[in-house]
Amino acid sequence: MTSSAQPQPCSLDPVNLAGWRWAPFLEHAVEALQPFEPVAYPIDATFLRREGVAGSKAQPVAVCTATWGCGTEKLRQVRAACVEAGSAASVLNFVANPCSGFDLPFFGADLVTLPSGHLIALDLQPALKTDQRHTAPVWERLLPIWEQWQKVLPSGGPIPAEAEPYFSPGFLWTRLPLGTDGDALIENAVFPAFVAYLDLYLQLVAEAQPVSDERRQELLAGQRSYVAYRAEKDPARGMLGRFHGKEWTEAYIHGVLFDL
Ligand code: DBV
Repeated sequence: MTSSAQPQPCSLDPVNLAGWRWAPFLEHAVEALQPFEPVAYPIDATFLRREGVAGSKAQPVAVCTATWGCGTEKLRQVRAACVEAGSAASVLNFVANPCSGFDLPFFGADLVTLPSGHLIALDLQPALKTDQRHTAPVWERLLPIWEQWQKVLPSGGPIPAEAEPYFSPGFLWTRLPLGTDGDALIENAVFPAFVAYLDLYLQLVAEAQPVSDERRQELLAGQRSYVAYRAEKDPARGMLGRFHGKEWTEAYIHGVLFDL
C-alpha cells in the first residue's frame, strides 16, 4: 500500500461547502435521483473543486466552486454547479440534460444569492418549444404546479427576449430580499416548488419511452440549440471569471456546464 496516493474526488461525492445556503436543495435532488441508479459523470479534477479569492485586498473573501454530476439510463448528464463565496455569492445551478433518445425537456434550476438579494429560476425547459408533441404532455402537468407557487412569490421581472425559445409557460421566476422575509419564502415556497418541479420531472423520466431515430435527430438539434444558448449567455460568466480566471471559466462553461 502506498501512503502517497490521495483519494481522487469523484463527481458523485457529496458537495461539501461550509455555510452553503443551497445544500438542502442539492441533497434532496441527489436523494430523488437514487432510484434511477446514477453513475458518476466524468468531470476533470480541476472542475470538481476550485478555490479562489474574491473581494478586495483589504477584505478578501474565500470562494469555492464545486461540481456534482451523474448520468442515468435516460439522462445524459445531470450536473450541479455550486458556488460559495460568503457574503459575495451563494449559487446552485442545477440542470438535467436528457438523452436525445427520449422525448423529455430539460430540468433547470438557478438559485442565486448575491448581496442585492436572491434570484430564483425553476423550469422544465423545452428542446423543441414549437412542437406540441414535445411540450403539451409536460405543460399540462407543469402549469398547475407553477400557478400554486408563483402566486405566493413576487415576479422576477422581465427576462431577456432572446431567452423566450428556451423556457416554458411554467417558468417560475422570482427575486427575494435577503433577511428573514426572503428566508421564510425560500423555506416555505421555493423549496417545496423545487421538490414539486423535480418530482414531476422524474415522473416524466420514469414514463419516457425510446423514440425513433428520426425523432432522436430532431430532439438532438433542439438540445444543441438550447445548450449553445445557455453557454453563450451564461449569466455567471462574469462572476466565475472574477473568481477563477477567464481561461478556467470558459473551459468550465463549454467543457462541463454546457457540454453537448
Ligand atoms: N446561471 C447559470 C449557471 C450559473 C448561474 C451555470 C454557475 O446558468 C448563476 C452558475 N444566474 C447565475 C448568476 C446570476 C444569474 C442570473 C450568478 C446573476 C448574474 C448577475 O447578476 O451578475 C435565469 N439567471 C440569472 C438571470 C436570469 C437567470 C434570467 C438574470 C440575468 C440578468 O439579469 O442579466 N437560468 C436563467 C435563464 C434560464 C435559466 C434565463 C433559462 C433559459 O435556467
